[in-house]
Amino acid sequence: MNKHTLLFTSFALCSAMTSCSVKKKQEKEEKVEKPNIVVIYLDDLGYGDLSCYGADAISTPNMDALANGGVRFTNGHSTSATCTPSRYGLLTGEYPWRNAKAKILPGSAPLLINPKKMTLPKMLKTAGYHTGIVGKWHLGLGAGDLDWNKEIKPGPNEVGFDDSYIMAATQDRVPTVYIENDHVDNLDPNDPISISYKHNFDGQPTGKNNPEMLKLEWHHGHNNTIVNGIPRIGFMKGGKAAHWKDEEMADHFLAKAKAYVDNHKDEPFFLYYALQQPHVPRTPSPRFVGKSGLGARGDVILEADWCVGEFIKHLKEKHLLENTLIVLSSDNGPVLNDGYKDQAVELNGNHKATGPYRGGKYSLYEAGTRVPFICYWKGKIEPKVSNALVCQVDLMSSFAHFVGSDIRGKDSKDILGALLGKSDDGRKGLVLEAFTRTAYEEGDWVMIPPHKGAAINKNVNIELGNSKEYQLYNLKDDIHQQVNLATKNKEKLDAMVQTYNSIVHSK
Ligand code: NG6
Ligand code: CA
Repeated sequence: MNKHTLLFTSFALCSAMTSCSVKKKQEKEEKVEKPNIVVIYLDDLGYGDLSCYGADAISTPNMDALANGGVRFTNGHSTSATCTPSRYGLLTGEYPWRNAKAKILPGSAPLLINPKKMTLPKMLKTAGYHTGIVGKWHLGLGAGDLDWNKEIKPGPNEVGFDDSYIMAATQDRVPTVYIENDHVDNLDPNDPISISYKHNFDGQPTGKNNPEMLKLEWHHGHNNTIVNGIPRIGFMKGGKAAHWKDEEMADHFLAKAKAYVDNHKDEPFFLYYALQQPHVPRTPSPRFVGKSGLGARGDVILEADWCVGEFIKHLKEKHLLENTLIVLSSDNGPVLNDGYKDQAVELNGNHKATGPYRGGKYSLYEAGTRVPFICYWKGKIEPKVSNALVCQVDLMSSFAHFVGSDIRGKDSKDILGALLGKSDDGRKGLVLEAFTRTAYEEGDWVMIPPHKGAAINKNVNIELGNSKEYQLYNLKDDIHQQVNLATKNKEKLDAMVQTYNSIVHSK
């Protein structure tokens, strides 16, 4: 190399380095404009399950810290009183009852979200975000007749997640394995997985036929294939090495959520961290067994609270907390006995998982969808309690506004001001959903049209909200929905029915 070349090379190197550091600086600046977004989503956590929402039988300091340092919504809703439709609404920005297939799905169901559809994570990708999901999916996988031993597609990766580490459906449904992107984690090819929701596989024990093998007894449903001594919904054979360990699930998802943060901390990221608690089967790590005094349901709430605390601590350690907007909520209201004899009812004492509200999971009454709803951004949000009506379906348009995207969800209102605590304006009204039945809420009023079906689900002991008559309640004077004003206040009823019809029948 002569002197000339050397000079040139070092000049080129130097200018490359300068442009490199300029680029780095630009990226840094860009990052400041694009804070990370994390949605922490619990499963069946009730309005009254957190101490910051009034629970006194248990204490949830980590979720309370987010509530007390951010906006704690008192009128925050999921889009449905059950999981699949709720998650559909959250991720698509569309009311789930618009899609007739958005019902609680079996573990073998095909993907519910059309891969062509705009979604919350897809929208964030267009704005330069890396997107990830860790935890419960329950929105179907594959295109029908899925072979679990091959590529599991389409799934979360086809509807907007760059990275996914999920359980397919629920902890009480097969397959009881984790899925990383499009393959079963830790699958032994010599022990292939078969799944059926129709028939058992030859010689496989079931909860129904082999009670002697159970460490947790079933109460209703949940009497098919036994995995880890727990009878599940659905039949499964094989995949033994890949079976999850129920008591380690919380730690496992937490580790994956932290790893996602570590892998993407240098770019704007969106993480959907969907915890499995306190859904059944409730299987706390031994560290939490007996800690709540309320039995397994209370114990897994404490475990979930710990997970949230550890996750926040991790963001802090990585110097990301000031640059991350966090929303914490639940997919539907609470249930005590959801199919296993885990003493959730017997040990509940005076704890009111529903808070002051009527109903619970599966119900059109208020406790079906009114859930904890917290928005936290360290140093950016002035702590407050907000009574604005907000719904998870609104996250899509609100986050779009947040990241400067023009994309909006069909039923998703931009409530960014309320989320950031800058405004008290939420949405005007909200269509509530439970088992494809709908109702309408606006201001202090709730109108439930006549619906067929039982008034109460006796298995879970929850009133569903069904009646042959119209129901109209004023929550301000009657928080527990005891006094039906439909006849007395015909004018209000008619107005509510008219608005409801205009939304429900709009295309
Ligand atoms: C119900 C299950 C219930 C729970 C629920 C889904 C029975 C009798 N009950 O069908 O235990 O799994 O589905 O919950 O099988 S959700 O939170 O995912 O919507
Ligand atoms: Ca749920």
